[in-house]
Amino acid sequence: MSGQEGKRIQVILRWVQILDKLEPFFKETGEFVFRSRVESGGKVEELRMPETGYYALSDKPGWNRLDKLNKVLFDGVAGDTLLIELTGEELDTLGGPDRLDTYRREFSGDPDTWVGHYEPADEGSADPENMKTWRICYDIVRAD
Ligand SMILES: [Ca+2]
Ligand SMILES: [Ca+2]
Repeated sequence: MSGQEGKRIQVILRWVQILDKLEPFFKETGEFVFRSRVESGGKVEELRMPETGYYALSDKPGWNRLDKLNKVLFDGVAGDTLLIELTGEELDTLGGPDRLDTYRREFSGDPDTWVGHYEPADEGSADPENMKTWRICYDIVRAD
């Protein structure tokens, strides 16, 4: 960057909510692993949540949310674009994992315009954070 300090940002995952546990009706919970990949300014950060093992989650109200996750998915100097990808899978002992919808959102332009609270219920019926099998909420904040 020539004569211009980059803007440092953080992407913080607040919570996830499972809408479909991807298990047969008689199983109360699924075994979920979430992965994030965030890219900006030539830097890529990838996380597995949890770091080891899995989260046992149901799709019943009250048992289907991971609240107060507050995971920093990315911390770095913003480039021209910011790409956020989140995936989730439900592990099975037989056969491969079942996958949740892939979340992908790209931002471009001035990083200050990316700053905000991204949640499932603020952009109408096609809200990107409101997917068929799960919902997510995160913040993009300035960190400098
Ligand atoms: Ca399973
Ligand atoms: Ca939204």
